Amino acid sequence: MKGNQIFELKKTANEIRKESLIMIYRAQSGHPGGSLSEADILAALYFYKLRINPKKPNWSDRDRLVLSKGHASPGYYAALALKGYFSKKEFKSYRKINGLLQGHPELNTPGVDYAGGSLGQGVPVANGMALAGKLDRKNYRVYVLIGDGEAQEGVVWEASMSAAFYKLDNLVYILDKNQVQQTGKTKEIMDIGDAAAKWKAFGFNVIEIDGHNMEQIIGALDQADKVKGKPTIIIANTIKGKGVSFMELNHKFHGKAPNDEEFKQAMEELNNTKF
Ligand SMILES: Cc1ncc(C[n+]2csc(CCOP(=O)(O)OP(=O)(O)O)c2C)c(N)n1
Repeated sequence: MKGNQIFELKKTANEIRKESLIMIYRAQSGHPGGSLSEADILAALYFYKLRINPKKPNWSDRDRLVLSKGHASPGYYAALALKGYFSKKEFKSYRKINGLLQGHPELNTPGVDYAGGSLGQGVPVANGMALAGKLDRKNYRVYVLIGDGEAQEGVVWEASMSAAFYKLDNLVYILDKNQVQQTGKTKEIMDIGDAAAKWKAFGFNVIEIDGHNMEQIIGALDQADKVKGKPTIIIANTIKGKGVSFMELNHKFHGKAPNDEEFKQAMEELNNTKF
């Protein structure tokens, strides 16, 4: 991949961050921390990897993305709008009753493959999509974005066991390991320990990367394509609130909107991001 393509992806990730904060600030509600940490991964998926067609959101051969950490919907909606699934004008409907963009994703929003929000549940759903793809002899691939707090849910491990058992090599888990959950540091609340060793023991191909390094994200997604006979997990080491100094690793911005002053400072920082 050429340097200017990487540069464009980084710029897109920054747009995702800015649009997420604008959405949350306007609604005075939503989840900034996890939207900012996932932005680089979403930019790489939507603008490099996924085989999708925004004009045909329900194309049966499309690659699927399951946002299992459904609360981080602002980042997701920003990526979908930038990709052309719906107009950026829809951002005004975020968290409005009957709006197109609900607080947690709904299936009536173009581009959304999974109605998420109950942590853990998206992982077995992604398994099912991947298994269905195998049974139907389709070539599509399935990606699922999981939070590190979310990985404390038992269903994540049950799903991991079955993904390996069914040899779902068309399935990629991506762990947004941003170190912080709703009320504090994941390590202190319930440490998931050596995530790489755990998923390896479950039978996964494990790739560990810096989840804010675009070259590494692209490299991991490409490497996963080549693996046969087992699912892949990309453990993406990220920073909750990435890009906004006072939100970084600060659990207080897990699910809180910035006030006027905070919003102004956040936008200033993102507008001055160096790539
Ligand atoms: C089953 C379930 N329990 C609790 C919640 C409330 N909740 C929403 S987000 C969150 C913390 C998630 O942390 P993490 O997975 O690390 O998300 P991120 O840091 O990426 O935002 C919690 C407890 C939920 N949505 N679902």
